[in-house]
Amino acid sequence: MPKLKCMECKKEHPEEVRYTCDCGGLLEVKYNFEKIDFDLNEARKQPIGVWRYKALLPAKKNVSLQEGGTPLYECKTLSKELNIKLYVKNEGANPTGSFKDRGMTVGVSKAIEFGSKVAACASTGNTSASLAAYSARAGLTCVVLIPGGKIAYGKLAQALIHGARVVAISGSFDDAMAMVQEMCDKYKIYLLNSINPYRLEGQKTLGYEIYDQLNHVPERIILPVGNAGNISAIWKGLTEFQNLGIINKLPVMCGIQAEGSKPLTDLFKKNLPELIPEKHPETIATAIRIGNPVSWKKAIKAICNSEGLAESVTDDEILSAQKLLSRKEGIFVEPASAASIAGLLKLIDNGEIDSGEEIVCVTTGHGLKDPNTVIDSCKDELIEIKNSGELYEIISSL
Ligand code: AN7
Repeated sequence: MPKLKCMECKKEHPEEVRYTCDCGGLLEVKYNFEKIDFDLNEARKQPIGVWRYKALLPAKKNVSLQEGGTPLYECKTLSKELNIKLYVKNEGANPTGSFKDRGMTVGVSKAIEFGSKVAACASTGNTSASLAAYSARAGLTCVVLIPGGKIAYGKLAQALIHGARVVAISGSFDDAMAMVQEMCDKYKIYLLNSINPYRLEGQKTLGYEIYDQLNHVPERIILPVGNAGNISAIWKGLTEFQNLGIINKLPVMCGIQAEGSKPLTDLFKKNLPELIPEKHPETIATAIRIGNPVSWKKAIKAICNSEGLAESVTDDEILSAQKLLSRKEGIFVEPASAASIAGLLKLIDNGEIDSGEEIVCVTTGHGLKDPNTVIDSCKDELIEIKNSGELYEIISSL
């Protein structure tokens, strides 16, 4: 049975409902790899997806919507234009349209194991959409706290249609996070934010899959950062594959934040000893509008151990990267996800990336999650006509 190990004091706890150590440190699920029988070639007889790697997961599959196994697209047009070798790992292709499903299939399976009846999270949108769906499938009651007026409509629609109790607070995601932690403690409700170490176990399969699909380790992985769980989870997955002797090198991990919401980038660039929370995070990429990332210590470890970096991009850069990926490669992602492409462009401009480098950008959520932002950024492109004469004028000018 895997244990929960504190990142700070190294104390080990048995499997139980627990999110932090008594010392306050973040927990990580630790396995005894000598006792685990995992052969990737054997595992490959199972369909690709989270549960292909079940020997390396801490739960039985109690609830699933067939998550993971998302496409790793080779981006030939952008690769040529940018003089690199670019792949996009498109997590928008998950059942509820984001990478959160990888964590929820494991986290909610664990909730069932623990006998929980109610699950909860705070969310900028995607976590709530995912938890609502998995709770519905598992027959759990679901409560989600969201920053009022600040989550994309597609995500709100998902949480509502799956029957979650959706509570909009007058405050930021960080306020909702503090509130939900207190509520879960008080009422013994199972918390499924990424502070939950079991949820990150599901998300680490994103790291496994990149190797599984590519058959080697890319030089660099670039992804958006909000609460900093995903970058930590991908890194954990890849270091586990290294410990198992499956891979012998690791990629450079690059986390991208939005300019108005970049505490981890500041921490990295200014070499601060502690994270200074951003009190008023702001960005059009509402998914990553997070000022006090819970998993910053895990994330900075991943960045430093991989000789990686954290960088920030402006909202304009995010929106133009979203258009670029949609128009050059046919991949429609939400603004937060486009931050990884905007980050890629910035790192190329800065001379950080060598020509020919092989890079995987993780796009974390589907473009349809946030239609309003797109309609707004493309509004001048909508053509309205009154008759076919006007139509033919347009067509003959093509
Ligand atoms: C599309 O849903 O935090 O750094 O509450 O939805 O692991 O937090 C969403 C985060 C990136 C950042 N891309 O991942 C939530 C939430 C998308 C996201 C992130 C989120 P983390």
